[in-house]
Amino acid sequence: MIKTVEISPFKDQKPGTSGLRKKVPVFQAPGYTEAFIQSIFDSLEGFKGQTLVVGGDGRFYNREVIQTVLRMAAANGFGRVLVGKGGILSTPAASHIIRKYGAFGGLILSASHNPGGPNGDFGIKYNVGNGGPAPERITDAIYARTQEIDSYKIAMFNDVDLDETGTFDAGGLTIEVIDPVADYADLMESLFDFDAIQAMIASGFKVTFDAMHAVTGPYAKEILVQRLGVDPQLVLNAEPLEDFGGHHPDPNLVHAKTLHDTMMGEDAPDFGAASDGDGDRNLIIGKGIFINPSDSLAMLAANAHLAPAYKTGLRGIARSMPTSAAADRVADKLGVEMHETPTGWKFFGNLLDAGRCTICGEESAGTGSDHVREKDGLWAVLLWLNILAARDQSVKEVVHDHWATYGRTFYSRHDYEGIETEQAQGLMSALEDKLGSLSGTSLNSLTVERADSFSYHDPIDASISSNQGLRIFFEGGARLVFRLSGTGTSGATLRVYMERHEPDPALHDQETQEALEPVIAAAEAIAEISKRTGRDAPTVIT
Ligand code: VG1
Ligand code: CO
Repeated sequence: MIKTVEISPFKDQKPGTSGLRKKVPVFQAPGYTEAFIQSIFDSLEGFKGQTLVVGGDGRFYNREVIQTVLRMAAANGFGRVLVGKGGILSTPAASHIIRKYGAFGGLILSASHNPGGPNGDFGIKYNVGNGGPAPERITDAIYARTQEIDSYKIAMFNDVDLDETGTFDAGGLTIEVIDPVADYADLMESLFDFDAIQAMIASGFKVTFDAMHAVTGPYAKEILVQRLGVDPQLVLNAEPLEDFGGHHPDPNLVHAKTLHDTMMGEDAPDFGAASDGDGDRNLIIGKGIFINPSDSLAMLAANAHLAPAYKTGLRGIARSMPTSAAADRVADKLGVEMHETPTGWKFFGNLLDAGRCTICGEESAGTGSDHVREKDGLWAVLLWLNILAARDQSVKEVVHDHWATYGRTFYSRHDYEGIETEQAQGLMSALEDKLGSLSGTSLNSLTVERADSFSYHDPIDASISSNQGLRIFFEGGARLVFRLSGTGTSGATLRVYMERHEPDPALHDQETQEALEPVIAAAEAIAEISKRTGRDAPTVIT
């Protein structure tokens, strides 16, 4: 039986950088979740009888929304739904499942690195048939639909048991509950030299991985422990919890501080890593050395040919605009294309589909390749391990060698979280007004070369995305970027990105914040951050 339920539109359902993210109680309001899901379905064409993939990061409210998706998919005419056992699919695994089984698309239920629980965050994102996040053309259509939707369709059947794999029929819909790990683990094994990694680990190379009580625990157990021989004691927080144990599943130096401290300690393992709520981010720390994500992208790109899947080389590299130019130097040396896109993985899809790049990355700890259409935390971990095994070197040696070859790009991001929306917008618009008159002005030791608001012209579909961040370039190559986060659920978050290239190896061991001191001072002078936000320091420094 199919019911049509009348509703009024919810005006705040505008997808952000990565889907719609709101507090759990907002999604729990009667009709709210249904209105958004129906708006997604209403914006798509040709899915009758087709396959939909659904899974999430296991956070609070995941199971309820999965049941709702199943009922609405049946009512709207999908033929089959593939759902991860327990309602679980990491974001990269969902992307792989969509591709592998030729699904029409997928719904990923996650608020990624945002905290979970009854008062935490929840999120819904739609991915298209290539396995990647819906492009702006579709997210814009979804938003437009949310503004006028007046009803949703739902089939009336009992909850489906998600805890056993198997196939069911409900309301004319075939529901397959699948193992969330197996296909993904096989994919990883097909890309990397598992024998070499296993041999390195068997010879005493110690790997630790912090799953942060998020989705990657089961994946790490299967891949790292079962298939590669990592000591299970060193796979930490591997039980997914609905509230991530009360922590933020955000693998940065604040929320993964314990791992960082371990890796800086005397008896540190050789390699440490962590992933986020939905498994698409990675944090990489070698014994005694943290690798910033922009550098990690450059180092992975420079060495990818050492892994079987990439042995014929890269077709190109892509990075989000705020990511440092370290990868550009690698592309230059390899003689391959380099692309600069707005923040958010959805902008890489066209380039990957067109074969214009093989590896992509973002400064926010996201790296991935053309094996799926999402960033992929464990993939980055495994590529690092494959490279270390092939080079038979420590992380520190690989890093220092990279800096000696390309120079070091000092890089940092300062986040001012939870500031008032008006203050944040005021700061950005005042800065935008100033951009035209900045070039030639000097701030202490730095002189502005040019400044602009970043617009992306997609080379594949010719679409244009404007207002993607304010950029200030200094003579000598230093750069400052300002943008507002599109993933938060309360107030605004200002992100300030700073970088400076240092060719001189004698100066590569400086502390990052010290090395960036002139750029940090310029950010304050140009944008009046403390005056406008009332904050004298960032909430998070990466
Ligand atoms: C942040 C990151 C961005 C990333 C996005 C989703 O967006 O900066 O690089 O793609 O999160 O990542 P924003 O708009 O808050 O800066 V995840 O792991 O939340 O899916
Ligand atoms: Co994520």
